[in-house]
Amino acid sequence: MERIYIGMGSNLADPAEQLRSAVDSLTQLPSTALVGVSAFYQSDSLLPGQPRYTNAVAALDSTLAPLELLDALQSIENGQGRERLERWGPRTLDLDILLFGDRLIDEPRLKVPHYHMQERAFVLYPLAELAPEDLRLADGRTLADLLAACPFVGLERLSHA
Ligand code: A4P
Ligand code: MG
Repeated sequence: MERIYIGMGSNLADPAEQLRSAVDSLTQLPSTALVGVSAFYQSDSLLPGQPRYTNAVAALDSTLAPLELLDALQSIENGQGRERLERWGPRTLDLDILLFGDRLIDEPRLKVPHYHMQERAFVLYPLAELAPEDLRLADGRTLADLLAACPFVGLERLSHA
C-alpha cells in the first residue's frame, strides 16, 4: 500500500462540479482508498487568455501499479469529456500523479514527481492540507521548504466542496 497524491484541475464546464465528480470516481478505483481531499482553490491560468482554474489535491492509498493508476486516471479524464486538442489547452479535467510513495518514476508515459509541482502554489498549498510538512521530495527538499519558497499569491481558497 502506498500513499499517492493526485493533483486535480479544471477550467471548463463548471470546474468545481468537475472536481467533485472526479473525487466520486476516485472512490470507485479498485484496490484503492480515498484518504482525503483538500479544499478547492482558484487561480489564473499559467497561460494567458484561458479561463481561471479550480485546483485541488486528493490523497489515495493504493496497491495499484503506477501505470495502472495512470490508465485509470486517464479514463476518468476521458469520461468527463476531456479533449486533448493541444497540450496545455483548457480542459474539463486534468488528473496528475504528483507523488507515488517515495518513488522516482521516469518512464515515457509517466514522470513522478510531477514536473514543476515544486513551484506551483495551486499544487503545494492544497497538498499541504493533506501531507505532513516534513514530507521529503526526491531532491531532498521538504514540503515546508517548498512552501517557504512559494508565496501564496494569486490563489483563492474556496470553502470545502
Ligand atoms: N504524464 C507524465 N507524467 C505524468 C504524471 N505524473 N501524471 C503524461 C499524469 N500524467 C503524466 O498529459 C500529457 C501526458 O503526460 C499524459 O499522456 C501522461 O502520459 P495531459 O494531461 O494529457 O496534458 P496536459 O495536462 O496538457 O499536460 P500537463 O503537463 O499535465 O500540463 P500541466 O503542467 O498540468 O499544465 N494554471 C492553473 N492555475 N492551474 C492548473 O492546473 N494547468 C495547466 C496545465 C496550465 N495552467 C494551469 C494549470
Ligand atoms: Mg495533465
